[in-house]
Amino acid sequence: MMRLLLCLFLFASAVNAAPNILLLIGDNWSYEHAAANGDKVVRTPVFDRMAHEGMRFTNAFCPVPSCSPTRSCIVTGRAAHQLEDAASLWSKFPGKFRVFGDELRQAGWHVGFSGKGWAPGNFKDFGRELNPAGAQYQDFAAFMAGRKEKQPFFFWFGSTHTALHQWKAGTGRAHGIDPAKVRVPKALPDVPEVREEIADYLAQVELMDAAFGEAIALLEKSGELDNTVVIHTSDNGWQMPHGLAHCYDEGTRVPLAVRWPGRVQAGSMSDAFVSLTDFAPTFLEIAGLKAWPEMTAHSFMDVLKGEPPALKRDRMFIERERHANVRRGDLSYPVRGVRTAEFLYLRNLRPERWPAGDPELYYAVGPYGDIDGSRTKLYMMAHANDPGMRPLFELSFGKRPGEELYDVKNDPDQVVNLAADPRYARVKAELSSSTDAWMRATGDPRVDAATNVWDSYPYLGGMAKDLRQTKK
Ligand SMILES: [Ca+2]
Repeated sequence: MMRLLLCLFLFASAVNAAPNILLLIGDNWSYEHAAANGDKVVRTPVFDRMAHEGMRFTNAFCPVPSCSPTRSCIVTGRAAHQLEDAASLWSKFPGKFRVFGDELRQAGWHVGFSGKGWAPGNFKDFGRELNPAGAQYQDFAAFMAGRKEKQPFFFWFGSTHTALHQWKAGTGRAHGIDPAKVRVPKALPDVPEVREEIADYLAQVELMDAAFGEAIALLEKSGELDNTVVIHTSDNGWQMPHGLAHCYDEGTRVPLAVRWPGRVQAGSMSDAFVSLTDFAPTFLEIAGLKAWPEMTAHSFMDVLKGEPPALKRDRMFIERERHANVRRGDLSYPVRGVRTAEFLYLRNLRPERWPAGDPELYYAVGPYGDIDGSRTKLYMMAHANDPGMRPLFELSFGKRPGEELYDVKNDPDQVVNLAADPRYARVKAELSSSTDAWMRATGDPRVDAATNVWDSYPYLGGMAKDLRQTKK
């Protein structure tokens, strides 16, 4: 009898000891821009610590290189193409889709976010009271003040430090970052203007790292750090041409480190392919809850625990629909593809459309609005016809063929399209059929090649202006 009571007591203790979860999520912060990931210039002691005391991932990707679509996948654990409007930027989040935060709350967890949660878009008028990321708080301290004693918590700390509107000219140098030492990806012109802007962005990465460090310090002070799973990552890549909204690594590959003492081996590294979509089933499993049948994602708890993976994690599917309102008729630019350790395959489903937006539609700072208004973009547009610039300009701003294939080992910046090279025909065929199989298995409406369903979902952000009418 005593033994039975002891067992029950131990079982109850284990239940009470459910760890907390802290998600540190940057905004438009690319994989390579962390010291632990090999960047020689930027200083990211907090990310490096999470990697050193936890597991660092080299193949973590966002499912869609666009803010709210990726965030829709994170909260639901489902492929973007299953989420109707929520697969596009600045759309509605249909209330019928379940989100993991609601289930945690129902299980007694304290759930909230600060900064950027699920955004940008509208959930309030479509069946949800709370942001899909949880209840909004001023900051982590305010959230913790509202927690009941011993209540497990999930907190989403959404930084916007690295978003383009924060990149101020000169902050890189002010932070001691030497523009001469930054790496310029091959898709961008290697000129002082671009180097200066990269340095300014890296300064923002350092500020984000420090802000996340304050949350870690708060947990340490309260004695909760070691009972908290810390996930340190970003929602998608940086806002340079060839980055955000485009399916190359600069837009899709993200930093990821997970610290969980006692479960995740300190200083470990994994090359398993993990999608941010996998967070939802993983968080449910951490909480002792089951993944839902509609989820297309899979928990990566096995990888975290260093167990043989239950799932072959050797590829990541990437997709996009409409990003900003930058094509006449508010048209999407649909892409489906797959990234493996060796190749990136992309299928542009409407190659007759402009991937970066119509040249005559003005959005935010000018045409080609699916490239955000960095100084680098403006430089490239102003020098589009300079010798040497045209090929780079075409890579980011020009139309693209129906298929793209990149050898990511020999061409990590993905600037040489091998899709038409007969030597790669077999590789391309395998990746193409893998993409088809994924689309069919997950009920992608794009399996019907004629569908244009995403062109009809309303865009809720600022509308593009027709340059021919405004003469702007
Ligand atoms: Ca983002």
